[in-house]
Amino acid sequence: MKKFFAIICLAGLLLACGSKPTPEPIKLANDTLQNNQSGIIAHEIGNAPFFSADSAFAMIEKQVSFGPRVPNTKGHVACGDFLINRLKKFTPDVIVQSTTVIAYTGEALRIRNIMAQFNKNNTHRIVLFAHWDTRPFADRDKENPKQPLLGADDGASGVAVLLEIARLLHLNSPPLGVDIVLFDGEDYGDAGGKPETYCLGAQYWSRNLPVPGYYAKYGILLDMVGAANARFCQEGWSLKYASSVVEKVWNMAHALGFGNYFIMKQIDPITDDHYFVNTIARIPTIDIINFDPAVNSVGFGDHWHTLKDNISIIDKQTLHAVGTTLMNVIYTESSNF
Ligand code: AHN
Ligand code: ZN
Repeated sequence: MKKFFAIICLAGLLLACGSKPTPEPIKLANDTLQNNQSGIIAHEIGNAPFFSADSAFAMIEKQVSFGPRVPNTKGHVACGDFLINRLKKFTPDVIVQSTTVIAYTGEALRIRNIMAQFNKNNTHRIVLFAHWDTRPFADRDKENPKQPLLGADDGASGVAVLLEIARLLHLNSPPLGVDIVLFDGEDYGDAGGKPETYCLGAQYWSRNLPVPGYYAKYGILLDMVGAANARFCQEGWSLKYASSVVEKVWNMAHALGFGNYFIMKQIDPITDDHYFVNTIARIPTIDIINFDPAVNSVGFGDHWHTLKDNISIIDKQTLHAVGTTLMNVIYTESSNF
């Protein structure tokens, strides 16, 4: 006993003298993500599996590695194949809806909407949307308005958040049915023209639901959810068709300490995929979209539809805020609302 005590004292003395340098704390790859800007440990408030912004970021990098994902190009087909295979890792219930739509230019676009179902037999469901195609030209870019853009934010960010959620839904069965739908043909629209020239995949899906009698209690669309200092305001169509969902999501984000991203401010309607889901499929759906009229003359970030929409504008903190909010919304739903 005495001997043991002596050893303990000796060990204590050695430590106190600092004969060995104290080891540096291990730095986790995502340790900067443990705290949001309010200093609240976000993921400990809710009870959801931890959303990895590192994984989501890697999924943006992967999509961007295919180059622009413009319908009828090789990069588009290759990225679509990747997304289908990735989702098939997490659920056997992946439905690919292939069709041809006519763009405002008269071009016939071969597109694929990709749907992944989790707990497919549960009648209580929610659905999450993003678009995976990218705009064929950077028409807001002063130098190169005809070149295609990489769409790290406009396209890839929403998809990446949903791919990370798919991974987590597979690891930890959610309390209700969840569907993930990746729309194609969203951004091949006429900038000065009719809004219906956009969202061709969402329009087709809403008119031709790939699951007979499909219904979800509500939907959430993610569009441009990756840029640094993104500002998600409460958008007009979301408020008109699904105000209680806006309230639920923004309140959750604020409770988690993400009030600097989810702004309690109402903005005019934006015709995006959710407009067609609301009016054609009649699933009450909101849009989480980086738009604030206060930031510049267009309201979208300065990188919007320019060649600046590449990986350098993506911030993991934004992905963390959006992903963590969605995970907590999903895992706090009851199984029989
Ligand atoms: C319009 O510009 C009509 N709607 C915005 C939809 C959009 C474009 N989302 C991403 N890119
Ligand atoms: Zn766009």
